[in-house]
Amino acid sequence: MNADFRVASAAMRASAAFPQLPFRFCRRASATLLTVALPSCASPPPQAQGQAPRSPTPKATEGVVRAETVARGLEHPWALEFLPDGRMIVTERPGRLRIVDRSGRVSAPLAGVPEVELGGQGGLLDVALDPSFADSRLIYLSYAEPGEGGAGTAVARARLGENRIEGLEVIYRQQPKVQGGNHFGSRLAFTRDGKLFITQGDRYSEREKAQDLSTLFGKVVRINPDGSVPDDNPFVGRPGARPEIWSYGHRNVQAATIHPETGQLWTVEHGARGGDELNQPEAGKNYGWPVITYGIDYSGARIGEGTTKPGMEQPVYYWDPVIAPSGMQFYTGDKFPGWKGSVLIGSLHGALVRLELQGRRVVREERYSDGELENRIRDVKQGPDGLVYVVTDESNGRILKVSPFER
Ligand SMILES: [Ca+2]
Repeated sequence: MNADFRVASAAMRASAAFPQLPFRFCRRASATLLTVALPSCASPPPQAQGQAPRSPTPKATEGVVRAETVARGLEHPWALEFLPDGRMIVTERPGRLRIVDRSGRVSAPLAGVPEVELGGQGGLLDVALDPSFADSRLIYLSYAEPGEGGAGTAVARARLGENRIEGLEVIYRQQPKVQGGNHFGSRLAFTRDGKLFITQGDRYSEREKAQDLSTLFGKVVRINPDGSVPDDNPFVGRPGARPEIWSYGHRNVQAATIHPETGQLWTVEHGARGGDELNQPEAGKNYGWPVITYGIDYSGARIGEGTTKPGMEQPVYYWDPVIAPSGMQFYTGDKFPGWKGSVLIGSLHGALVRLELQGRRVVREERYSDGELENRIRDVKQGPDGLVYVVTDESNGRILKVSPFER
């Protein structure tokens, strides 16, 4: 047995015996017992003053989940939602919307989907159901919309019919449109009181404007389902600021969900090289990009001024190296009893990531890459059966059902 293995074993025993203890104990225990750093502890290491906790980059945990294919033949599926009847509605990035029934049969594309700008990261992106879907049949789509100047993130709503969507109306546009195929975001999340959050990106070329409140680049926005602006948005009435803005200083946000207990918005955004962030965006706050970030440019160049600055928010947690996050949801089911309250995140680097939280503090991270989970995970949803469903972002993309591993 080599030293590393003994360290890991001791730490795993400690962590199994005291699963609720934060990393500080884990770290101290390893230092006391073994006087070496602990490479495999899955809880966050302590951080420097004022800095956010960094992911310990755990290796994949095996033997916890198993993944099975429930549908295949989807071209770059981007988002998945469960309909009240148990079927799934799925977007494909090239611009198709399909229904997948409970046996995994994939429908023909639904008619009536808006034209999308396909290229780079652009195309048909998220889908969300109206809170009143059972009566209204309203769905919301986010997508890269072509137009004068290039393309921009847009959101439309329509009624879901039998083989088509009907009465499409565009309720939101990120303006102005610009050239390029990067950083469209986007995810849609309805609050308990029926407001719609739209997460976006900085469109890459416009990153400095993530700090500019007169533009919609690099912003999370909050609107009413008809596209109007809620009176209580933080910048309503401020001269020179767009009233749709909820929070700003974001790079590219492709994961967003509402906390099931607090009702607050949580997001995960893509950083540059290093610097993916878990955030809990609050009204009117500045999340720093590109002034503060834990990432550096792909060229190796520094970005901005550092990692902290007064008046700018720290992430709840960050990843360096990155996980390339897309899709997230808090787990509330009964099938994985140890997961209740955890947030599940898709990783385009080939994993389902689970963060265990105490309040808004991450106390443990696990990653699962068993079987097909080693592919690009683009979206994550808890099913009505309490199991977890993900889509793989590939030319022959799949829907995977994730169940507890049974020996
Ligand atoms: Ca930030």
